[in-house]
Amino acid sequence: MPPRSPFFIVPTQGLSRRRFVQGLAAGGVLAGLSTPAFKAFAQQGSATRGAAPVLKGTEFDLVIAESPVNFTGKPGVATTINGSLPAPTLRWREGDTVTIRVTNKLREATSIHWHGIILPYQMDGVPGISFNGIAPGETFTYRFKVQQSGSYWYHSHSGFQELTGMYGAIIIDPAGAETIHADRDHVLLFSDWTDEDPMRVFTKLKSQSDYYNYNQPTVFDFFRDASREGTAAAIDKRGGSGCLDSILRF
Ligand SMILES: [Cu+2]
Repeated sequence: MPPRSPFFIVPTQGLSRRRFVQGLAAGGVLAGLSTPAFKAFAQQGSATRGAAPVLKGTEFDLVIAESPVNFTGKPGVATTINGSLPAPTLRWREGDTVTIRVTNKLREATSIHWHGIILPYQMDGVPGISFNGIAPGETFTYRFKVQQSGSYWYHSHSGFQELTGMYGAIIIDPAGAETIHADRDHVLLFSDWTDEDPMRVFTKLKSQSDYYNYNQPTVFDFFRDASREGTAAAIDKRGGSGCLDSILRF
């Protein structure tokens, strides 16, 4: 348990802040570069270390597997799609029918939830609604018409696979002309990585929801806020949001 005094900065689980930032800068891992999965997506998109590959079109093959990663100096195992963390960015076009074949190379069931996407419930990807998930060794084919445009994301809806890396962006171009003109657009996907066992993370958050709230004010912040806004407001500010909460979606 981290200390509960109002004045402290929680150490990042034995990780110096610098090390933590280094880990993030190294993020965007392409693991298992010689696997058939890598070859499959190398043909379809541009695979660059440090950025998720972009897959475009109407037919997609996604292979879910475990890949070794090392973000922090400590080797770990991530759940990756086509050997990539984050998962490949999928680029669709409004009005197209997309076919996505998802192959499970894990030792447990998996699933993909297409977050915020309007589709028939059979394609929603949440186990227990229309299917029991994709069993190890199985391929499930998702097929649906894209009825919207914008920026979305997709992620595993099984176990702790999302927390260990199984998430990616979806960008849907509008059916007509692009309404916003830009020279380039960039996809920013924010996430974080923990070397901790996701089950332990979940258990800790269940017992104390602000366990990972590193963003506590320091004693200097507190006195600065107290002199500007009053002591009550400064104390109130301590209730920030924990970064891991944002990727723990159930
Ligand atoms: Cu979702």
